[in-house]
Amino acid sequence: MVIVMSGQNSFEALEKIRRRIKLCDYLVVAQLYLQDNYLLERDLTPDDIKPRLLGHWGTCHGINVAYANLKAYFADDPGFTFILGPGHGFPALQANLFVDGELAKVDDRAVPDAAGIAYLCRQFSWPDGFPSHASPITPGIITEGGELGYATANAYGVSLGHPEKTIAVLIGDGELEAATGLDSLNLRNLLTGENNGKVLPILHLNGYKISAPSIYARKSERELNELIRGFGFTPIWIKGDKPQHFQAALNQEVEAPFYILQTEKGEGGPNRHQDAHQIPLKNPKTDPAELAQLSDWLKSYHFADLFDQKKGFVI
Ligand SMILES: Cc1ncc(C[n+]2csc(CCOP(=O)(O)OP(=O)(O)O)c2C)c(N)n1
Ligand SMILES: [Mg+2]
Repeated sequence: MVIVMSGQNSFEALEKIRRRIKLCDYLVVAQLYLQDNYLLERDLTPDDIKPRLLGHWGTCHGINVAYANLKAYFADDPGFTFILGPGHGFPALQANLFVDGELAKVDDRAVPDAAGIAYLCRQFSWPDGFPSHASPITPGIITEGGELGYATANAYGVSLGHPEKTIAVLIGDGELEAATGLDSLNLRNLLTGENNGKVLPILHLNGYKISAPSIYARKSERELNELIRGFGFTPIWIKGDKPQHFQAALNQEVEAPFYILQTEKGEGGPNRHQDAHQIPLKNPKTDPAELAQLSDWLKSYHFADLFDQKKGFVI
Protein backbone atom coordinates (compact mmCIF):
# COMPACT_ATOMS: atom_id res chain seq x y z
CA MET A 1 0.00 0.00 0.00
CA VAL A 2 1.34 3.43 -0.91
CA ILE A 3 0.60 6.46 1.16
CA VAL A 4 0.83 9.33 -1.30
CA MET A 5 0.19 12.03 1.30
CA SER A 6 3.49 11.56 3.08
CA GLY A 7 6.83 13.29 2.59
CA GLN A 8 7.99 15.82 0.08
CA ASN A 9 6.16 14.21 -2.78
CA SER A 10 2.79 15.02 -1.39
CA PHE A 11 2.08 18.11 -3.52
CA GLU A 12 3.35 16.47 -6.69
CA ALA A 13 1.39 13.30 -6.03
CA LEU A 14 -1.84 15.21 -5.45
CA GLU A 15 -1.23 17.35 -8.53
CA LYS A 16 -0.80 14.20 -10.60
CA ILE A 17 -4.17 12.95 -9.40
CA ARG A 18 -5.80 16.32 -10.21
CA ARG A 19 -4.33 16.32 -13.71
CA ARG A 20 -5.44 12.77 -14.37
CA ILE A 21 -9.00 13.63 -13.35
CA LYS A 22 -9.02 16.65 -15.70
CA LEU A 23 -7.58 14.60 -18.54
CA CYS A 24 -10.14 11.84 -18.16
CA ASP A 25 -13.00 14.33 -17.78
CA TYR A 26 -11.93 15.94 -21.07
CA LEU A 27 -11.76 12.56 -22.79
CA VAL A 28 -15.27 11.76 -21.54
CA VAL A 29 -16.73 14.94 -23.03
CA ALA A 30 -14.77 14.41 -26.25
CA GLN A 31 -16.07 10.83 -26.56
CA LEU A 32 -19.65 11.98 -26.05
CA TYR A 33 -19.58 14.84 -28.56
CA LEU A 34 -16.71 14.95 -31.04
CA GLN A 35 -16.26 13.42 -34.46
CA ASP A 36 -13.38 15.76 -35.37
CA ASN A 37 -11.12 18.48 -33.90
CA TYR A 38 -10.40 16.19 -30.94
CA LEU A 39 -7.43 18.21 -29.68
CA LEU A 40 -9.30 21.54 -30.05
CA GLU A 41 -6.64 22.85 -32.41
CA ARG A 42 -9.14 25.24 -34.01
CA ASP A 43 -12.51 26.73 -33.08
CA LEU A 44 -15.26 24.18 -32.65
CA THR A 45 -17.74 24.02 -35.58
CA PRO A 46 -21.04 22.14 -36.04
CA ASP A 47 -19.25 19.65 -38.30
CA ASP A 48 -17.08 18.59 -35.35
CA ILE A 49 -20.14 17.34 -33.46
CA LYS A 50 -21.50 13.81 -33.82
CA PRO A 51 -24.93 13.64 -35.47
CA ARG A 52 -26.39 11.45 -32.71
CA LEU A 53 -25.35 12.00 -29.12
CA LEU A 54 -25.52 8.93 -26.90
CA GLY A 55 -23.98 8.30 -23.51
CA HIS A 56 -23.92 9.43 -19.88
CA TRP A 57 -22.01 12.36 -18.45
CA GLY A 58 -23.54 12.92 -14.98
CA THR A 59 -21.74 10.24 -13.00
CA CYS A 60 -18.43 10.39 -14.91
CA HIS A 61 -16.55 13.05 -12.95
CA GLY A 62 -17.08 11.08 -9.72
CA ILE A 63 -15.85 7.89 -11.41
CA ASN A 64 -12.74 9.69 -12.62
CA VAL A 65 -12.15 11.06 -9.10
CA ALA A 66 -12.44 7.61 -7.54
CA TYR A 67 -10.35 5.92 -10.24
CA ALA A 68 -7.48 8.41 -10.09
CA ASN A 69 -7.30 8.39 -6.30
CA LEU A 70 -7.49 4.62 -5.96
CA LYS A 71 -4.97 4.09 -8.73
CA ALA A 72 -2.48 6.37 -7.00
CA TYR A 73 -3.04 4.91 -3.55
CA PHE A 74 -2.88 1.25 -4.56
CA ALA A 75 -0.27 1.69 -7.30
CA ASP A 76 2.07 -0.94 -5.84
CA ASP A 77 -0.56 -3.42 -4.74
CA PRO A 78 -0.95 -6.25 -7.30
CA GLY A 79 -3.91 -7.57 -5.30
CA PHE A 80 -5.97 -4.45 -5.87
CA THR A 81 -9.18 -4.67 -7.91
CA PHE A 82 -11.67 -1.95 -8.82
CA ILE A 83 -15.32 -2.76 -9.47
CA LEU A 84 -17.56 -0.14 -11.05
CA GLY A 85 -21.26 -0.30 -10.26
CA PRO A 86 -22.72 2.39 -12.55
CA GLY A 87 -21.67 0.89 -15.90
CA HIS A 88 -23.50 3.70 -17.68
CA GLY A 89 -20.53 5.87 -16.69
CA PHE A 90 -18.59 3.88 -19.24
CA PRO A 91 -16.90 6.79 -21.06
CA ALA A 92 -15.05 7.51 -17.79
CA LEU A 93 -13.92 3.91 -17.42
CA GLN A 94 -12.87 3.77 -21.06
CA ALA A 95 -10.96 7.07 -20.76
CA ASN A 96 -8.93 5.62 -17.88
CA LEU A 97 -8.24 2.35 -19.68
CA PHE A 98 -7.19 4.32 -22.75
CA VAL A 99 -4.83 6.62 -20.82
CA ASP A 100 -3.15 3.63 -19.17
CA GLY A 101 -2.66 1.82 -22.50
CA GLU A 102 -4.95 -1.02 -21.43
CA LEU A 103 -7.33 -0.49 -24.35
CA ALA A 104 -4.41 -0.66 -26.79
CA LYS A 105 -3.65 -4.19 -25.58
CA VAL A 106 -6.87 -5.42 -27.19
CA ASP A 107 -7.16 -2.88 -30.01
CA ASP A 108 -3.96 -1.61 -31.61
CA ARG A 109 -5.69 1.51 -32.96
CA ALA A 110 -6.48 2.68 -29.42
CA VAL A 111 -2.91 3.74 -28.62
CA PRO A 112 -2.65 6.80 -26.39
CA ASP A 113 -1.50 9.28 -29.06
CA ALA A 114 -3.27 11.86 -31.25
CA ALA A 115 -4.54 9.27 -33.75
CA GLY A 116 -5.65 7.06 -30.85
CA ILE A 117 -7.58 9.93 -29.25
CA ALA A 118 -9.37 10.50 -32.57
CA TYR A 119 -10.16 6.78 -32.81
CA LEU A 120 -11.39 6.57 -29.19
CA CYS A 121 -13.72 9.56 -29.54
CA ARG A 122 -15.05 8.82 -32.99
CA GLN A 123 -15.77 5.18 -32.20
CA PHE A 124 -17.50 5.76 -28.87
CA SER A 125 -21.16 4.80 -29.04
CA TRP A 126 -20.84 4.31 -32.80
CA PRO A 127 -22.08 1.45 -35.00
CA ASP A 128 -19.45 -1.32 -34.90
CA GLY A 129 -17.31 0.86 -32.63
CA PHE A 130 -17.04 1.06 -28.85
CA PRO A 131 -20.22 0.44 -26.87
CA SER A 132 -21.96 3.11 -24.78
CA HIS A 133 -21.88 0.91 -21.67
CA ALA A 134 -19.18 -1.34 -20.27
CA SER A 135 -19.23 -4.71 -22.00
CA PRO A 136 -17.08 -7.84 -22.24
CA ILE A 137 -15.10 -6.42 -25.19
CA THR A 138 -13.61 -3.90 -22.74
CA PRO A 139 -10.38 -5.12 -21.11
CA GLY A 140 -10.89 -6.21 -17.51
CA ILE A 141 -14.66 -6.29 -17.81
CA ILE A 142 -16.40 -9.59 -17.18
CA THR A 143 -20.01 -8.46 -16.93
CA GLU A 144 -22.21 -6.21 -19.03
CA GLY A 145 -22.56 -2.71 -17.60
CA GLY A 146 -25.97 -1.11 -17.44
CA GLU A 147 -27.65 -3.51 -15.07
CA LEU A 148 -27.34 -2.01 -11.63
CA GLY A 149 -27.27 -3.66 -8.23
CA TYR A 150 -24.74 -6.49 -8.32
CA ALA A 151 -21.47 -4.66 -7.87
CA THR A 152 -21.11 -5.20 -4.11
CA ALA A 153 -22.11 -8.86 -4.33
CA ASN A 154 -19.47 -9.30 -7.05
CA ALA A 155 -16.88 -7.55 -4.89
CA TYR A 156 -17.48 -10.01 -2.05
CA GLY A 157 -17.38 -12.86 -4.55
CA VAL A 158 -13.94 -11.70 -5.72
CA SER A 159 -12.78 -11.50 -2.09
CA LEU A 160 -13.79 -15.07 -1.32
CA GLY A 161 -10.70 -17.15 -0.55
CA HIS A 162 -8.34 -14.35 -1.64
CA PRO A 163 -6.90 -12.72 1.48
CA GLU A 164 -4.27 -10.98 -0.66
CA LYS A 165 -6.94 -8.97 -2.47
CA THR A 166 -8.39 -5.53 -1.73
CA ILE A 167 -11.48 -4.76 -3.77
CA ALA A 168 -12.85 -1.23 -4.02
CA VAL A 169 -16.40 -1.08 -5.32
CA LEU A 170 -18.00 2.15 -6.47
CA ILE A 171 -21.75 2.05 -5.90
CA GLY A 172 -24.20 4.63 -7.29
CA ASP A 173 -26.59 6.14 -4.76
CA GLY A 174 -29.48 5.14 -7.01
CA GLU A 175 -27.89 1.73 -7.44
CA LEU A 176 -27.91 1.19 -3.68
CA GLU A 177 -31.69 1.48 -3.79
CA ALA A 178 -31.76 -1.83 -5.72
CA ALA A 179 -32.60 -4.63 -3.30
CA THR A 180 -29.57 -6.74 -4.26
CA GLY A 181 -27.27 -3.77 -3.82
CA LEU A 182 -28.45 -2.91 -0.34
CA ASP A 183 -28.78 -6.50 0.85
CA SER A 184 -25.28 -7.42 -0.32
CA LEU A 185 -23.85 -5.08 2.34
CA ASN A 186 -24.83 -7.88 4.73
CA LEU A 187 -22.17 -10.08 3.12
CA ARG A 188 -19.65 -8.36 5.37
CA ASN A 189 -21.02 -10.52 8.19
CA LEU A 190 -20.12 -13.72 6.34
CA LEU A 191 -17.06 -12.83 4.29
CA THR A 192 -14.56 -11.24 6.61
CA GLY A 193 -11.67 -12.81 8.46
CA GLU A 194 -8.24 -13.97 7.43
CA ASN A 195 -9.33 -16.23 4.58
CA ASN A 196 -10.93 -13.54 2.45
CA GLY A 197 -9.91 -10.26 0.87
CA LYS A 198 -10.94 -6.81 2.03
CA VAL A 199 -13.88 -5.06 0.35
CA LEU A 200 -13.95 -1.25 0.35
CA PRO A 201 -17.43 -0.02 -0.58
CA ILE A 202 -17.56 3.56 -1.88
CA LEU A 203 -21.03 5.08 -2.17
CA HIS A 204 -21.12 7.72 -4.89
CA LEU A 205 -23.55 10.13 -3.30
CA ASN A 206 -24.13 12.48 -6.23
CA GLY A 207 -27.66 13.14 -5.06
CA TYR A 208 -29.59 11.76 -8.03
CA LYS A 209 -30.68 8.57 -9.75
CA ILE A 210 -31.14 9.60 -13.37
CA SER A 211 -32.94 12.93 -12.79
CA ALA A 212 -34.71 12.21 -9.49
CA PRO A 213 -33.24 12.70 -6.02
CA SER A 214 -31.84 9.49 -4.57
CA ILE A 215 -33.28 8.26 -1.30
CA TYR A 216 -29.87 8.29 0.40
CA ALA A 217 -29.36 11.91 -0.57
CA ARG A 218 -32.70 12.72 1.05
CA LYS A 219 -31.55 11.26 4.36
CA SER A 220 -29.72 13.44 6.83
CA GLU A 221 -26.02 12.78 7.28
CA ARG A 222 -26.76 11.32 10.70
CA GLU A 223 -29.46 9.01 9.37
CA LEU A 224 -27.18 7.74 6.59
CA ASN A 225 -24.32 7.21 9.05
CA GLU A 226 -26.59 5.19 11.30
CA LEU A 227 -27.77 3.05 8.39
CA ILE A 228 -24.18 2.31 7.39
CA ARG A 229 -23.19 1.58 10.99
CA GLY A 230 -26.14 -0.79 11.20
CA PHE A 231 -24.47 -2.91 8.52
CA GLY A 232 -21.32 -3.00 10.65
CA PHE A 233 -19.28 -0.43 8.70
CA THR A 234 -17.67 2.79 9.82
CA PRO A 235 -18.82 5.61 7.49
CA ILE A 236 -16.03 7.83 6.20
CA TRP A 237 -17.12 10.89 4.24
CA ILE A 238 -15.22 12.31 1.30
CA LYS A 239 -16.90 15.62 0.58
CA GLY A 240 -16.07 16.98 -2.87
CA ASP A 241 -13.46 16.00 -5.41
CA LYS A 242 -10.24 17.18 -3.77
CA PRO A 243 -7.57 14.45 -3.83
CA GLN A 244 -6.23 15.46 -0.41
CA HIS A 245 -9.60 14.57 1.13
CA PHE A 246 -9.85 11.29 -0.75
CA GLN A 247 -6.30 10.28 0.18
CA ALA A 248 -6.85 11.25 3.82
CA ALA A 249 -9.95 9.05 3.88
CA LEU A 250 -8.00 6.09 2.45
CA ASN A 251 -5.32 6.63 5.08
CA GLN A 252 -7.74 6.18 7.96
CA GLU A 253 -7.09 2.90 9.75
CA VAL A 254 -10.54 1.39 10.11
CA GLU A 255 -11.49 -2.28 10.29
CA ALA A 256 -14.57 -2.03 8.05
CA PRO A 257 -14.67 1.32 6.19
CA PHE A 258 -17.56 2.46 4.06
CA TYR A 259 -16.64 5.58 2.10
CA ILE A 260 -19.24 8.10 1.07
CA LEU A 261 -17.99 10.14 -1.88
CA GLN A 262 -20.18 13.21 -2.12
CA THR A 263 -19.98 15.02 -5.47
CA GLU A 264 -22.33 17.18 -7.45
CA LYS A 265 -23.90 15.26 -10.30
CA GLY A 266 -22.56 16.63 -13.58
CA GLU A 267 -19.76 18.56 -11.87
CA GLY A 268 -17.57 20.39 -14.37
CA GLY A 269 -20.31 20.48 -17.00
CA PRO A 270 -22.63 23.32 -18.05
CA ASN A 271 -25.56 22.12 -16.01
CA ARG A 272 -25.68 20.11 -12.84
CA HIS A 273 -27.94 17.68 -11.03
CA GLN A 274 -31.11 16.51 -12.77
CA ASP A 275 -30.17 17.84 -16.23
CA ALA A 276 -26.76 16.27 -16.32
CA HIS A 277 -27.50 12.53 -16.40
CA GLN A 278 -26.95 11.78 -20.08
CA ILE A 279 -26.07 14.51 -22.58
CA PRO A 280 -26.15 17.93 -20.89
CA LEU A 281 -26.17 20.01 -24.10
CA LYS A 282 -28.45 18.25 -26.54
CA ASN A 283 -28.21 20.38 -29.70
CA PRO A 284 -24.75 21.90 -30.08
CA LYS A 285 -24.72 20.89 -33.75
CA THR A 286 -27.68 23.11 -34.58
CA ASP A 287 -27.76 25.66 -31.74
CA PRO A 288 -24.86 28.17 -31.85
CA ALA A 289 -25.35 29.10 -28.18
CA GLU A 290 -25.00 25.44 -27.14
CA LEU A 291 -21.98 25.06 -29.42
CA ALA A 292 -20.33 27.99 -27.61
CA GLN A 293 -21.19 26.43 -24.24
CA LEU A 294 -19.70 23.10 -25.33
CA SER A 295 -16.57 24.86 -26.54
CA ASP A 296 -16.18 26.63 -23.15
CA TRP A 297 -16.75 23.35 -21.34
CA LEU A 298 -14.08 21.53 -23.35
CA LYS A 299 -11.65 24.43 -23.00
CA SER A 300 -12.11 24.49 -19.22
CA TYR A 301 -9.93 21.34 -18.94
CA HIS A 302 -6.93 22.97 -20.73
CA PHE A 303 -6.24 19.79 -22.64
CA ALA A 304 -3.21 21.28 -24.37
CA ASP A 305 -1.46 21.30 -20.95
CA LEU A 306 -2.25 17.62 -20.46
CA PHE A 307 -1.32 16.23 -23.87
CA ASP A 308 1.79 16.71 -25.94
CA GLN A 309 1.86 15.45 -29.54
CA LYS A 310 5.39 14.07 -29.04
CA LYS A 311 5.43 13.03 -25.37
CA GLY A 312 1.81 11.88 -25.06
CA PHE A 313 -0.12 12.48 -21.84
CA VAL A 314 1.69 14.78 -19.44
CA ILE A 315 0.38 13.73 -16.04
C1 LIG B 1 -31.35 -3.12 -12.54
C2 LIG B 1 -31.49 -1.79 -13.20
N1 LIG B 1 -32.60 -1.04 -13.02
C3 LIG B 1 -32.72 0.16 -13.63
C4 LIG B 1 -31.74 0.64 -14.44
C5 LIG B 1 -31.92 1.97 -15.16
N2 LIG B 1 -30.97 2.97 -14.69
C6 LIG B 1 -29.91 3.37 -15.43
S1 LIG B 1 -28.99 4.55 -14.69
C7 LIG B 1 -30.02 4.57 -13.36
C8 LIG B 1 -29.76 5.49 -12.21
C9 LIG B 1 -28.92 4.89 -11.15
O1 LIG B 1 -28.67 5.84 -10.18
P1 LIG B 1 -27.19 6.07 -9.69
O2 LIG B 1 -26.61 4.77 -9.31
O3 LIG B 1 -27.28 7.11 -8.64
O4 LIG B 1 -26.42 6.62 -10.96
P2 LIG B 1 -26.47 8.15 -11.49
O5 LIG B 1 -27.90 8.45 -11.77
O6 LIG B 1 -25.95 9.00 -10.39
O7 LIG B 1 -25.64 8.17 -12.71
C10 LIG B 1 -31.07 3.66 -13.51
C11 LIG B 1 -32.16 3.45 -12.53
C12 LIG B 1 -30.59 -0.16 -14.61
N3 LIG B 1 -29.56 0.26 -15.37
N4 LIG B 1 -30.47 -1.36 -13.98
MG1 LIG C 1 -26.52 8.97 -8.38
